[in-house]
Amino acid sequence: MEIQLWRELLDPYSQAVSEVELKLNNVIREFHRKNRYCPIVQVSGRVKSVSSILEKMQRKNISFDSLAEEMEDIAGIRVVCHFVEDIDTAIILIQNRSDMVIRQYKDYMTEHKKSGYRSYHLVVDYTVQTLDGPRTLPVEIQIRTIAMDFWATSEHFLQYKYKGQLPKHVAGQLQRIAEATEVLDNEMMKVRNDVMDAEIDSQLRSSLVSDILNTLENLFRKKNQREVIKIQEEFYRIYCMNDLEELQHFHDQLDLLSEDNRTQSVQSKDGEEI
Ligand code: 0O2
Repeated sequence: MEIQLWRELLDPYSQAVSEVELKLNNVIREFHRKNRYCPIVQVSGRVKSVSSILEKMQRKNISFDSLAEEMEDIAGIRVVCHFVEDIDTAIILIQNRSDMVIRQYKDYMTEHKKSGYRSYHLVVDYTVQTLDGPRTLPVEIQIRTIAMDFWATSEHFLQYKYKGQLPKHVAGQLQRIAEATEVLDNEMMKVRNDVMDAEIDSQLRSSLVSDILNTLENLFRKKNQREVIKIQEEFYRIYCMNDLEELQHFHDQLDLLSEDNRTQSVQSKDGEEI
């Protein structure tokens, strides 16, 4: 196939990857904005390389004409989660979307691949808008834990290094590491609730701090600056106490003060009571 034709073929896949990646990253942002525990740690995407497409076409006897129907992982998204249970939540999040229709579930967690590979794959139909009209394409979403991802990435490099012919001892090592990552994932599940609470606290703390600093900055412009410096010192004192309830209380008090200040400036501008 000519270079130009490859580009034409792969362009809509590349668009699908960018859009799905952006949308799933927005899901992460929304969780953070709402101070909720986010089941997804990281999202990344790639369009399958031409050499990998050619290799798979040869291995699975796929022709150019049937490429679009038969190769479902040209557009690929990787969703990495903290914990095994988060994978289920990530699947539900995708199931509930109207812009991604799941056409296939591949559970390599219950049934590992022979290599030791564990992951959950979804193939979704995703529609991109192109100059020639809408095109619905398959996008493979691989969902896995950090431990599973570490294993898969390392194994992928080793496959590359040994040109797909892993020496027996390396394959054996990888099997043992795969078993160890499963033990790690199971152990990690036992601390999931604590980690979830800590993540929510840490997000809340950082959003309170950023709100407080914004309010202080606004007050600094409008109010007696010496007074604001005093409030800022009080903020540092409370911040160092490392007590979320105190910080929340300070935040709410500061909000009231800022609201008062805003009302006063509106009053003095209009010269009348409101
Ligand atoms: P790349 O570089 O990601 O494009 P196949 O597994 O390809 O024979 P199938 O049924 O289409 O056939 O595969 P599936 O289930 O959709 O999975 C394909 C992708 O899953 C692979 O893409 C890998 O990304 C990942 N994968 C599957 N098995 C393994 C494995 O044993 N080790 C690792 N590291 N990854 C795996 P490609 O085509 O390999 O490569």
